[in-house]
Amino acid sequence: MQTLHRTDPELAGLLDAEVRHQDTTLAMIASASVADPSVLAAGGAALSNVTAEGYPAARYHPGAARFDAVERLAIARAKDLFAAQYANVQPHSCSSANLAVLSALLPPGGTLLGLDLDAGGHLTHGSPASVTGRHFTAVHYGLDRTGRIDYAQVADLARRHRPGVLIAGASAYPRTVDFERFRAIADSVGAYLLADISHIAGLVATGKHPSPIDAAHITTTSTYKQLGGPRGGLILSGADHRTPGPDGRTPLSRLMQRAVFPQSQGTPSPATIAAKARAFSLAASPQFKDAAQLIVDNAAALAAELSALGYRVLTGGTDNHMVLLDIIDRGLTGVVAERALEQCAILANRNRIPGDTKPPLVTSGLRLGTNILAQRGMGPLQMRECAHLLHAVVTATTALSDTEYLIDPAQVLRLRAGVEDLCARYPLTLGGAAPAPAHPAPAALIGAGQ
Ligand code: DSN
Repeated sequence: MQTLHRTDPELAGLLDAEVRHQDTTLAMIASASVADPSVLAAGGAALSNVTAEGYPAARYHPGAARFDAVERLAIARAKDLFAAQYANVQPHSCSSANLAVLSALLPPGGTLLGLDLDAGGHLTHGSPASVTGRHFTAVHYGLDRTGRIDYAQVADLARRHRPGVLIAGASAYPRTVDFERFRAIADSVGAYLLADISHIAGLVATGKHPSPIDAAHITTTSTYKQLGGPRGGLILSGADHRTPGPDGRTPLSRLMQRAVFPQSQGTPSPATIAAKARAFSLAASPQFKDAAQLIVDNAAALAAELSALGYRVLTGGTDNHMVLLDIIDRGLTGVVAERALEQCAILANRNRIPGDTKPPLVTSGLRLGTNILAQRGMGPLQMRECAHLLHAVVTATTALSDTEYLIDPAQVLRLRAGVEDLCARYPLTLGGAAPAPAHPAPAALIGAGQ
């Protein structure tokens, strides 16, 4: 960082500004966590200069002995952390991991069954906007009247469509996923079960959510959402790692190796793999387990306080880190709420909710997560403060249309000061920390319409 400051002050200044921003902002992005400075350091190591396709001791380039040791360490730590028999640490993201897994288990045009995007699923679970929905035949299940996964519908669709792969996983689902039930359905039609635990990987690793490692044939996750790791993905397998793939012969673990390299990726990212190794070690610590408990306790407290303030919390609460709000119920679209909150230094993102009539860039919902609040050391008491700050922003905001709104600048200043005060009491441990100046004053009258 010192070299960067000396040689490229413009870029260094932008990076410093981000550090200050993160330290003074109440981030409730459900798909984010903060990486320890040691994870960032590993991710910026000179190991990044190594080009070496292939796997440890089977590279297509010389000079990779140190990288081999790092990758073996990352694999061993990933297996330990999740009690898995097989790990592939090379995927550049969980989207890449999912694409690799689906390509290995399905022929072109083969059928997958996953949670609908509007019900909280993920793009890579067969959305028409994703290559997974274009190259495969995607069928989607949804939620029941309580907002929980409709397992009877999953079983019915599986019987009717005979998918090759059943996907259990979500990006906006606040309740426990019953992986055993998914496996029973997959077995009943001879499908492979893929569990995507990107959002709940930290809870799974610490036993705060049931593990899919032995229930699913294959488990995928991103390494940054709840694991405090670098941007990247991970493929795991447990009891089924030797189960034959669709050809009836090749073990799933060997299929996965090929599916990542050479079938869907080239050179791995060595320093990112080093950062994954560091993050897996930290995620195995007692401190991480305590933080995972706090994440769950905080989400329950946040949901309860917002319910008490009159918000419609989807499913009536939460079992994990996530709280989903019907924000149109309070007269704001998701995008207006998101923008007004951001002006007041609170980050939470718009999200479509079941039966949503607004398009994806507008939405009727708001998704909150407690990963970073817990990493700051905030507990259930502080969740009351967070809920009241959010409520104050919503109350101060008047919608003019689906995307435009008014908010009194004096209120913005007051609310930002409240957020900064809370953040200052619970500072983040960030790499490259710089002193935090006050936020600049907002523009006179704020209307958003970007
Ligand atoms: N999948 C997106 C989300 O849930 O926010 C980004 O990782």
